[in-house]
Amino acid sequence: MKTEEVLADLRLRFPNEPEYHQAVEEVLSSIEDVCNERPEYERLGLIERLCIPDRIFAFRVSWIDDKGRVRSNMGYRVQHSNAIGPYKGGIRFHASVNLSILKFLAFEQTFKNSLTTLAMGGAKGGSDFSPRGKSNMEIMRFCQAFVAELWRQLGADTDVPAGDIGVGAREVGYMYGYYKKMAREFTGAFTGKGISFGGSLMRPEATGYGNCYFLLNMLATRGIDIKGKRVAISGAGNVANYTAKKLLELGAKVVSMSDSGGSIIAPEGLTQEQFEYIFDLKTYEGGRLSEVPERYPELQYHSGQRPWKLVQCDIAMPSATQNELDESDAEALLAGGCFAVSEGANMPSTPGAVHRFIDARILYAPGKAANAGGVATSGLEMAQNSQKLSWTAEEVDAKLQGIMADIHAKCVQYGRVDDSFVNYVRGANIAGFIKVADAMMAQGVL
Ligand code: NDP
Ligand code: 2IT
Repeated sequence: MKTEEVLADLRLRFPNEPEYHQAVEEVLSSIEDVCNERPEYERLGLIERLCIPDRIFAFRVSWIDDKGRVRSNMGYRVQHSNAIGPYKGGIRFHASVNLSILKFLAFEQTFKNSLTTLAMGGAKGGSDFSPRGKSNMEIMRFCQAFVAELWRQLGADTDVPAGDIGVGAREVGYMYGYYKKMAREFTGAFTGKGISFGGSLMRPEATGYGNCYFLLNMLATRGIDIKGKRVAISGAGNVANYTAKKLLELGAKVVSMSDSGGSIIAPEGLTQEQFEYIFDLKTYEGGRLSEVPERYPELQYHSGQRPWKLVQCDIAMPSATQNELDESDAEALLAGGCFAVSEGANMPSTPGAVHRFIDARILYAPGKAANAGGVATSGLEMAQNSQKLSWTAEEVDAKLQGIMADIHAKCVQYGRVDDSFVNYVRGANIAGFIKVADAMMAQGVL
């Protein structure tokens, strides 16, 4: 089948999975030319095999809440591809989780992991369990019930989960603890672990910092200095917070952050003190951004709104969730003079928004390139675990910077359109694809 036939076939066979179709369509439209040059791909059904996950586990997770009631959620793990390394990718706990979302994330992860230059396949898992408002003990019991179902499918050389939305160090700790008890071995079967039991320094920071490093590489191609630039961020979780932290360190102005309730706008940029307050509120206290103006009345809170139309910015770094920046947001950003978008979240821009950015020839980095620093540092955690040693924060940070520069260089190599424009979407998709496709060709029909 040709690429457009594969897509049509997937839509028919897997209806009602819009996010999965969206992610596949974006990649297939970039690699069409490469596929046309290699007719053997079609003969061997390579594209179809690359788009459909190797396997999917779906299971019920029953657990007991603090009132003694039995609650049931769905749990999933999508093992997309292990062509170039063990399955690898995060776990998401959020009420919106369904198979379409996890299939899109596992598909994206396969190309992202390929781009990191490390040996990792692609996977994603999660549950429609929402950690919000749950006690520590409820979260622990849920994590244990989730891993009780999944642990046989995991392992340091088999499938290595990590965090994502709703899953941070606490949840990884509970899941890894239970995995270790069931498997009776202490290996790097999860990443994002605590430092005292095999976690890597810099893993919490890595996605946000990595996105900033990617942005710096992009800006350098046009000779632009980050100092004083106005950056709109969405989200106020792991990725958004460490993006903001690094940006402040680099002398940029963070003019917005958001959570699922609304956006905080700082027309002159957040001060270090205001940022630290937000960081602690969202990271340790389970707080809402709606509480921020009580402490800092000069910051505006806009309930139920995303930041993109609320404040002028030079650079946008969407870092909350998929499809959170649509075509009208893109138009507003461009009209305000935004010249760079670097995605911390996975697929935060809708296809219409992506077209706008590319048509306007701004610096636009898709998540699979810009946010790859998180999983790359997970790969570094796996390397440290298997050597049974740990590197300093400086060593990990230097490797992260090197990896982001390499990913940027690959995007430029495969995505250069002319002297003044690089299509980073095309570059990332082709570079990620070639390595996985070569491995699949060499390994026979599996
Ligand atoms: P967190 O759970 O730490 O934070 C998520 C943030 O986004 C929160 O502020 C949350 O708001 C907000 N958010 C989540 N879902 C929605 C929604 N449906 N609508 C509006 N706001 C929402 O997750 P991360 O920071 O880890 O992940 C953010 C994004 O980055 C995701 O797309 C993830 O896939 C991606 N990513 C994460 C990596 C990692 O290492 N953690 C690596 C690469 C990509 P609230 O506080 O109200 O819940
Ligand atoms: O989307 C992602 O890359 C992640 N959530 C991180 C995955 C990982 O295995 O570190």
